[in-house]
Amino acid sequence: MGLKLNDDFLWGGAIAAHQAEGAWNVGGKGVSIADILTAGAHGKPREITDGVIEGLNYPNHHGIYFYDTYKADLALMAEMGFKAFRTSIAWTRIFPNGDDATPNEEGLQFYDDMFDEMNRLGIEPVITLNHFEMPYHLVTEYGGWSDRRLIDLFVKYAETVFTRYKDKVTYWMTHNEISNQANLTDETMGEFMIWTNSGLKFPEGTPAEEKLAAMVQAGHYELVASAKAVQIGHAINPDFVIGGMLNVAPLYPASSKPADMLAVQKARQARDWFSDVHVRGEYPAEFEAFAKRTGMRPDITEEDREALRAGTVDYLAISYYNSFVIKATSDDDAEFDNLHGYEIVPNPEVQVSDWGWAIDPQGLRYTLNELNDLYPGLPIMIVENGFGAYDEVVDGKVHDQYRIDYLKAHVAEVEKAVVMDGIPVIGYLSWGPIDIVSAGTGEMSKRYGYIYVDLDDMGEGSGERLRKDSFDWYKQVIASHGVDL
Ligand code: P53
Repeated sequence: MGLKLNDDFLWGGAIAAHQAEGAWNVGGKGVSIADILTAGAHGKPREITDGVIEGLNYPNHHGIYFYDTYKADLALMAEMGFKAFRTSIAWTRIFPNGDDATPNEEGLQFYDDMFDEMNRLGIEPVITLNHFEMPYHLVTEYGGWSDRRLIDLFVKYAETVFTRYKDKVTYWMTHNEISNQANLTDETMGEFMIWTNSGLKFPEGTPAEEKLAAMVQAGHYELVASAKAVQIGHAINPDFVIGGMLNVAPLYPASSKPADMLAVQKARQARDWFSDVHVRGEYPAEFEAFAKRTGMRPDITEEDREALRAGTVDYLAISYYNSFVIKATSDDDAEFDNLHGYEIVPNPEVQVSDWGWAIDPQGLRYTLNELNDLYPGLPIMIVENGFGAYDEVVDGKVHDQYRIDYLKAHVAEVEKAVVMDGIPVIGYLSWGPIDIVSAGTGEMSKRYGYIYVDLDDMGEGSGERLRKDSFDWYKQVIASHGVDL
């Protein structure tokens, strides 16, 4: 038995345009930074190619053909009782190059139709402006978010879609998982994260300090762009609810050694400045001190600071998948900063998915409490959570009890956070309610869906949709307001 949530709780699911739509060069769409990512696998990073190279496998080119199938797919979401559905607008459908003088009408019309369809079905659209899919042209011509001009180009895009959809969409978020790039030195995922957040790719052998400085600068421009978009959005429609979006993961100390605990705190601070700026409109003291001490003082103007203060977010959108354990690698805490002094180690207390992601439902309740401690009373929407797993179809059925187990345990913790801890969580959108292309690996076989899609890692298959066992489970959870887990 779960704890009952209010009628207005936003139950639903979330995807991103580049992982689902396909039609990468249809309807006037330009090439995005996702369109030049090849397929990888667990432990094998996706390759970032110089443009589209013939003969390579680019899974985002086809996605799950959602561009053509969204009506039938949304009907299945409605069948589960979805109250909300999150997707992104593909920036390159609106401004194919990012710096075009006028928007692409065919792209605007596509989302008009999609949002109409959601509203017709009684499903609240929750829309991400920038989900790892900026125009590739902005990378080749501007150097991605290392260029201050990206602020105005993003704001123009935001203003265009805010204006166009002001009567169709209420819930927005700016940059997906903006703080992922803080992990830019991670061996397998670091390159992916700074690419997808900022469109930055470093030549081999670039010193970590140099990468970090570039990330800090790009992150600042993204935060200013977000803050300006928030202000403009509110001017266009005061009812807009506009959020910042972060991946959150609890960090646990490897032991009760004080150095481990301090290392946890430093590792947190290396990421938390993004949410502090989103929510409070100011850089935290330790970021300022870090930038000064390391000489990484980025280009931050007084006008930027003013924009940050004036453009704080209405809510936090979060993704939650896993937790990590931090171990100090030095006893000299003077060495603890974004690049030094600690490492991530396995957690012997939890199990992991086939992709090595720690399964930690209690960590979700912990994280929600931690966020509410940091930003008391700020509404939180869980806009991603889920279990990437291999599925097997037997006689047209997928018995995905492992996925139900994962989701059930996580939803139960969300309900405790709301009912027992009083945290203002306003929605739970599970990731990939229909199977889509994995962002991290490009695989189709890393599946999150309640709905199975018959496509493999090479993009082969009928594309047929099947309801998995988890489909009925989620339907019953929503219908019972979370009681019938
Ligand atoms: P996949 C890690 C790695 C890549 C993307 O991930 C990530 C994360 C989690 O922080 O972020 C989100 O598909 C992202 C989605 C993505 C989802 O996690 O690699 O916002 O686009 O699909 C799940 O299993």
